[in-house]
Amino acid sequence: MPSNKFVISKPKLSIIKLPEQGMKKNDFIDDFKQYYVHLLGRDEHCRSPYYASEALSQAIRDRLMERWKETHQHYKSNDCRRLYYLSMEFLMGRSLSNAMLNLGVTDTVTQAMYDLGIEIEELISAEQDAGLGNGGLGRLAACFIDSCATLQLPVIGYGLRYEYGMFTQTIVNGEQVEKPDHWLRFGNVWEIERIEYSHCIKFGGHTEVHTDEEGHQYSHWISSCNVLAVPFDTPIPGYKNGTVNSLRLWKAVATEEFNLDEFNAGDYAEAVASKITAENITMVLYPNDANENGKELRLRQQYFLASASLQDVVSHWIAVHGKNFNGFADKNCFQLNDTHPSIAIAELMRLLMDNNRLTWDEAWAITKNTMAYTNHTLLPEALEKWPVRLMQRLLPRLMEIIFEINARFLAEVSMHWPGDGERLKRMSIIEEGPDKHVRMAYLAIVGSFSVNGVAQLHSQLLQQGLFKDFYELWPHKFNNKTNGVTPRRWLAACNPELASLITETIGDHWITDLSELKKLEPYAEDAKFRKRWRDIKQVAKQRLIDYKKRKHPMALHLDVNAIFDVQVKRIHEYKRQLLNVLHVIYLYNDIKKHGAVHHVPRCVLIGGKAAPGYRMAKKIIKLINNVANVINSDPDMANQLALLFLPDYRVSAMEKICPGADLSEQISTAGKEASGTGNMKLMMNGAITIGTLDGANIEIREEVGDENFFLFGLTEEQIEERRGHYDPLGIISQDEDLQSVMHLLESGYFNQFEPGLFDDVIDSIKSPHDPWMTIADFRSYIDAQQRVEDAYRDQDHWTKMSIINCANSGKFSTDRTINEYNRDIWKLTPQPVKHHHQ
Ligand code: 26W
Repeated sequence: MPSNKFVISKPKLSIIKLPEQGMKKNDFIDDFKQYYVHLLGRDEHCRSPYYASEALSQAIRDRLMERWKETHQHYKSNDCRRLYYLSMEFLMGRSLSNAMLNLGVTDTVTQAMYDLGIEIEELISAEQDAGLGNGGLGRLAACFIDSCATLQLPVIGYGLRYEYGMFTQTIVNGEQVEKPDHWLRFGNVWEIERIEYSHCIKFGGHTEVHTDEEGHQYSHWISSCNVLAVPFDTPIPGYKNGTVNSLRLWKAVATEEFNLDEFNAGDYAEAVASKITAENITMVLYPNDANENGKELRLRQQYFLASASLQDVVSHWIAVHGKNFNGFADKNCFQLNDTHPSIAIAELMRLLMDNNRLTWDEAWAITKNTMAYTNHTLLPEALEKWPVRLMQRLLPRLMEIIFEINARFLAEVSMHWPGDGERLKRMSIIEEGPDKHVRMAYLAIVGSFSVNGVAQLHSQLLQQGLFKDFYELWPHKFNNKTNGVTPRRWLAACNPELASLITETIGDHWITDLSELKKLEPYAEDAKFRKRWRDIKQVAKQRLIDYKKRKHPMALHLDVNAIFDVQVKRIHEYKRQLLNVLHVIYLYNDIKKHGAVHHVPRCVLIGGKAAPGYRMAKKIIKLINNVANVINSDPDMANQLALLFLPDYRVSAMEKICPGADLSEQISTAGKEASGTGNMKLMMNGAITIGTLDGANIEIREEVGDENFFLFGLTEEQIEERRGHYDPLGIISQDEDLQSVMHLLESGYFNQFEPGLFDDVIDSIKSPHDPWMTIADFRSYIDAQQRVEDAYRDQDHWTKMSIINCANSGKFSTDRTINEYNRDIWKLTPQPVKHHHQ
């Protein structure tokens, strides 16, 4: 392995100084040709957009390199306080168009490619999504690091370099079929391997206590199996500011030492097999969102991320400051993206005590002053609990440390509430019982100085519900940070026509200060402006149709004049795609019975992946497709109603969908969606929300005003009050429309050749124990959808609402979110870096 110590003799260093890269059209043309011919070995006979995309990406990457190096040098020489964002997921999507936008070269490069006879969009679309995440949590991490670079904050993202990202979803006979996503198969121009910064990660073995010369005791973790963590860095450019931060993803590689014993013993096959065990760690992203599955490999992944990242930071500290850890907590801060990396709390204790001889108290003071934890869900099934037995076997030293953390914590609790045994049991990090478990959320709270939720309601529910006991003990730790999305990707890059109109109208400061959009509001009263706004939406809708037509057999049922009614997100019962389907069936039935007179033409678009093991979610996909088949092939529905399931929903799909959306479906059971972020992307692009009082919907409605939001459904309080005496059958018997809908479903109208197929779906919503209370909100939802249609009939009125929604989306920029994280938690000083081109 090359070490990071080899030095090129000083005088020759000057050879490495390169001339500044040109930013003119011809500079891009020249570099593009160079890479296309010399690096990739292609010529004019090769017409695959893939290699052209590759060549252009190389040319763009070159321009990031100098800025990247300078940013890195600047942070190093200033020795500034830094934040490390630890996340099992970074859902980055594509990089090329984002890099061009942030470098400020989009127009120049578009022109350069045009001169070569190449449509830039073709090159952009040829790039694979980096799908290293499931949904909201992973995409939030990606939006966050974009904003950190734009705000010039010294932040590094730490994650895992999965060989296989989120599966590709195909639909066969209406059902989801998963295909592995081997996204790295053709290489990845955006990453740089830095093998010289590898770290060794231990698994298994046991611990021994040693006593040093001064009589101090310390633990030794021995006979472990070791795996090498090799970093791959991706540049994260800020918006036109010369800053380029890093996303560092770890790859698991077998160590040479690892195989040596078995190899020497002649167990060749075992040696090779154990190499595979080691390299399995970063093989695949777990495709579960909101469902903890307790697999050993997942725990290995979590520890691998935590240990590699912490060793990286600690070894850098030692290189600069030696083994004196005074001031470590002043210079370093870790944000834990949910509990997934929260084993980092015990790991930092281990590194400080066992490797660097700090006392428990010294190590604990540092740990609890450097760790901050973000919670992303209230769903009990998503709360991580690891069996103590598994942890003892896989991470013996860490389990000892967690027991010690818990013992000291419980002593503190009993000082606070003497004699309250029930409370001790409730709050213990270890859940007692025949099978003891570690409650990772509690470990995260105990080991952190900050605990935050991701929208006002969510943070409030954490304090009053899930984490009530902890809030009573440490109210000062708890805070809210309402989510956001990056306006660079989610408006400037994905909707260039709307972005131009906005810039022409109010200037371009909105790109880095989204509150500027407020200046659009008066233009809602300007008929000419409205016309342009509407035309842009129509063009985006047409583009979405054309895009879908390429692959989707039913796309011909789409019509630009219909309401584009969009629900795209993971498929989950709490998100209530079923409620959406009930409304579609209601419309179908109503149009069948009374003709289309009461209704406005509507295209309902639903997209999202189901966790492969989540049977009910998969059944919901099948139901959507079956209902779509019936509706789209019924001539009575022509130009009135269409339903489409959009396969393989992912970041790059959303970039095409959100500019063309009229209506944004945010219809989760109140109290269940922590925040939502798709709601923000759609709003920013001028869609109007139909939604419950859940997650960030509440704040969206606050920003746009009641009259620009279609509200329906029970509140979180009403939902909780209703539990125990919820009576869906009673509700059905009182509502004729709902009866008709249920009748169609139950009579097998949508599964004529597949009898009984949807019985479990039907039973779930008819059950008095349905946790999502879908039926309870049916009437109120149908009424709200009628208000949607009435509003859409008046196109001028609708356009006003659309403009007002966009104009008031400023709060939902991750720039605002990150500024709040920084003000309240991270306390970093922005680091402007000078670069000639900016
Ligand atoms: C251990 C299995 C597992 C995997 C993922 C449990 C939980 C998760 C995540 C918490 C799921 C997730 O992505 N949550 C979403 O986070 C978004 C960003 O904060 C929020 O906007 C969504 O409301 C929330 O569901």
